[in-house]
Amino acid sequence: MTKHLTEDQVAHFKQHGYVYPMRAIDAEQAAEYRRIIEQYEASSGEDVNRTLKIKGHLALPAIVELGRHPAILDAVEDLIGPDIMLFGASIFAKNGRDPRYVSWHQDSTYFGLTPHEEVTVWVALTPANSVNGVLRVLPGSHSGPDLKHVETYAADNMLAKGQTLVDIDENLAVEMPLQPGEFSMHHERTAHSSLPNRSDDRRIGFAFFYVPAHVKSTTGRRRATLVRGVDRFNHWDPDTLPEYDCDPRSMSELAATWGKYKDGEVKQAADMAAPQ
Ligand SMILES: O=C(O)CCC(=O)C(=O)O
Repeated sequence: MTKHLTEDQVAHFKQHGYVYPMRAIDAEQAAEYRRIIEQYEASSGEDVNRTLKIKGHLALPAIVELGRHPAILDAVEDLIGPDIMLFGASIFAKNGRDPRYVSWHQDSTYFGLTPHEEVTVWVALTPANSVNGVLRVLPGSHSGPDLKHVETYAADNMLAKGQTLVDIDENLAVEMPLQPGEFSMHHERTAHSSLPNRSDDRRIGFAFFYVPAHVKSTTGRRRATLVRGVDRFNHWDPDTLPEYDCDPRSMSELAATWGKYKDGEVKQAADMAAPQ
């Protein structure tokens, strides 16, 4: 018996590595989350794409709450079971007429997790469609291995290292259009990307990264938050969750984790395995 997904959606995810659309919140609530993020941007003066990354939920209690939303956790439980850790979250906010894009990549190559059972939930806070740079996936790519990425550091690439899979057949790409408040899910090995925003308004999504509690970090002990069930494994230290917006204790954890990631300490799995 599933909790949020249909049996067909579970089967679709297992076969193709993605599923959409599911609903978490209504359009008004999505607009309220957008307002909270835009207020944070205005008060911090920062591009959220440069700050609310990897552990972006640690900046704002409202984002932790979204990552704990029962409809989302029910769908995650349908895929990975009842004991669920949230180990990260990243915003992807494209402005109107924004040339920035996300190149084809697999999250698994950089997440440093074993076994490969992570599921990403991408929550739309605005519409996401063909015009404004919707998230696209390559069906079935999750059943292959971690692939070597070329790190381009391209200026308009929204990924920290501009990491890119080469020789992708664009004709095989499937778009996952969403209305505000809906979400999609993809497996950490599913190759995904998005194009620039050709519309006048912003396209904003928050991606939440979930693992079953038995999944371990391959890069030493790290932090995560048990969001449902029981942690019988103790593979993760607890995140420092924000008690209020921009709580300095959680902000420093966010900054340290994102810093390690973007400044090159986090390597792709292929490089870590290679002789030094
Ligand atoms: O939102 C996008 O355009 C890309 C999202 C992404 O790369 C992710 O959710 O892992």
